[in-house]
Amino acid sequence: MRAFHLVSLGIAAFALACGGSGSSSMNGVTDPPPPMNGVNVTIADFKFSPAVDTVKVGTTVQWVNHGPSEHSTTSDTGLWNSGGLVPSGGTGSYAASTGGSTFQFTFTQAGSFSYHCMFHPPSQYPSFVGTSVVMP
Ligand SMILES: [Cu+2]
Repeated sequence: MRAFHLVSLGIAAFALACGGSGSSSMNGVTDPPPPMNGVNVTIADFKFSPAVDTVKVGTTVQWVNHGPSEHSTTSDTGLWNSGGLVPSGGTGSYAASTGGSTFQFTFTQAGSFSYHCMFHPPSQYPSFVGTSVVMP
């Protein structure tokens, strides 16, 4: 009589430790944290989120392009222009492309500051606009 030797497969349980506290994720990509005294606005195809952010004078807004297309955050009045923000591409570590994918602007005056994407202008993408409302 042959004794069957059952080879048991060791099931390795990989505990994925997610250390990102308070960061949101879209397209499987994790946002870089907002800057000190700042907030994040996400850019996607084709929308800013939140479309309206309300901050206080002195706040730094950081726009993060999740793509998949290249976008910009461009002030309607020319106050700031990020130029092209390259998306993460959805692979690898987001941090690897953070330098090209984010833009920061610190608001030093109260007011309502609207912006758009220079590559996808409101004339063609009427809902692809955003506003930073800066409170004194
Ligand atoms: Cu765009």
